[in-house]
Amino acid sequence: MNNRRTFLQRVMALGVGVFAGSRAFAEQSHGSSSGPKESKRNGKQSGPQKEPVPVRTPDIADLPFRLENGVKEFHLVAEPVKQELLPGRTLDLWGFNGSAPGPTIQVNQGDRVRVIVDNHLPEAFSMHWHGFEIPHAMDGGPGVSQDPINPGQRFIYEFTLHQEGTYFYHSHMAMQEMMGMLGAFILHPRYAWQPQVDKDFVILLQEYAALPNNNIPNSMNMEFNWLTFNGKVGPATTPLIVRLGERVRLRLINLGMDHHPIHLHGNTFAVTGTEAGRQPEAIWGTGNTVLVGVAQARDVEFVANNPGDWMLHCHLPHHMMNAMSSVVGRMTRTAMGASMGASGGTMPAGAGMEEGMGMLRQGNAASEENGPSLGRGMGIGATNDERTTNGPLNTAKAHEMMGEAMQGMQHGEHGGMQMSQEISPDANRVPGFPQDAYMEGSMMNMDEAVTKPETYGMRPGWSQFMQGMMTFVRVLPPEKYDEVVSRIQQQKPGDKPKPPVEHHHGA
Ligand SMILES: [Cu+2]
Repeated sequence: MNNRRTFLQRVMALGVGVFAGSRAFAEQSHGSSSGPKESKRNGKQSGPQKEPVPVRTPDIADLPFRLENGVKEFHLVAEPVKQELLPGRTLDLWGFNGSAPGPTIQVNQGDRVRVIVDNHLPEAFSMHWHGFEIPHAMDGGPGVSQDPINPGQRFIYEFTLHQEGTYFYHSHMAMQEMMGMLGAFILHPRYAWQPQVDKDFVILLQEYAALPNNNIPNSMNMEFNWLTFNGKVGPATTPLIVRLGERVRLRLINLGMDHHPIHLHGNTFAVTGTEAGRQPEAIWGTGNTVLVGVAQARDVEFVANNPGDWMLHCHLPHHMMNAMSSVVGRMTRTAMGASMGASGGTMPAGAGMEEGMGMLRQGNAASEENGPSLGRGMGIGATNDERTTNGPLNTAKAHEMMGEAMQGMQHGEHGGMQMSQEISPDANRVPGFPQDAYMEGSMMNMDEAVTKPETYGMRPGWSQFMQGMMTFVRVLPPEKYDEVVSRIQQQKPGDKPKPPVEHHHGA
């Protein structure tokens, strides 16, 4: 069932020209029998009265609807879900219809919409439609506009939507939001905004704090170590595929505890919309980084006239990492100092649980000895020479570990799992080392583990530096674009599919 769901999600969310839900969204209002077509325009042509293209939410499905006497009827089920962030890391979250974030809803301005909401959670919740100007009774404010929906119960929301823009739905119980209960709700204008875009993508930003070996995020913890785009972390995020010259819209939606400055390489965009819809062109600001605050949405648009696989990512350094946390221990830095004694280290850390909890047996936390590791996971359970799964203890050990790790990994045609980073022989003498050297997260080439049609033709080793809120906008020349799109349509994997790689877990 999981496979089928995954397949359907991929087809619906990613397949070019296969948009059951999206096609239907246009049918009623515009009487189109063929639905939106794959546009070949280059973005400069701007015929009036054109249908908007459907949005795509990479890695997330569209929610289909059925037409009931002119009302578009959707069905959302709030439920526990297993969300795979990247191969080997799946979290137990709460979401809708099998995923967190939940499926994307697309309707037209002016539509009458009914959403049947079932609660399959073990506790009450209430659904809020963020920014909708609808009757108070439909607002989903628990205790204010309605009683919460109790476990096993159903609430039917119905409203007419006169707005247009990038909206979202979410549980109005705060901690449930942090368990993943969010989804995009796109209100298409009757006619496409000008200039019309050829590609329109949705990216939802979420964050979780999950201890190693624990799949349940701690929603009380504000130190988030899993930062997601559409429920995936780099390098498992699916790249956005664009043909050179197309006009592109990205709709960024944030509901979490942090604000995210989302940065696009190689292109300059205009900020054309907020969580309240389209903005007047006179106030479009240009930029390459847009701050998406909590509970906000930002639409940005650009003409993709610069070919390349361009990174798109949150620019907060800690949001470009996986499994990064100071409270979970076993980090690269954890036992580094202590084990570096022989090689001239000056940062003895790596103490026991008591010290990690701030109960030092000697000295103080801000002392010269302990200071550098303060807030960096002071050795929960670490011992001087114990190997850890995500960090070397010294340079010699690091090389030894890498050697072992590489033995267990496959060497593909393009370099398999090898590292492309090196460290200098006297690295330990440099205060502050290591920072980005060696597997702060995984920092390993896992191209093959995350290969998919959308990654076809990427530079070998691309996955090494992709973590957290990172993906690509791939601006492809026509020939390459056609090849990738054809692979997406055929669901062909990327470079030479291989069996899953065995993960090395250290000793
Ligand atoms: Cu961020």
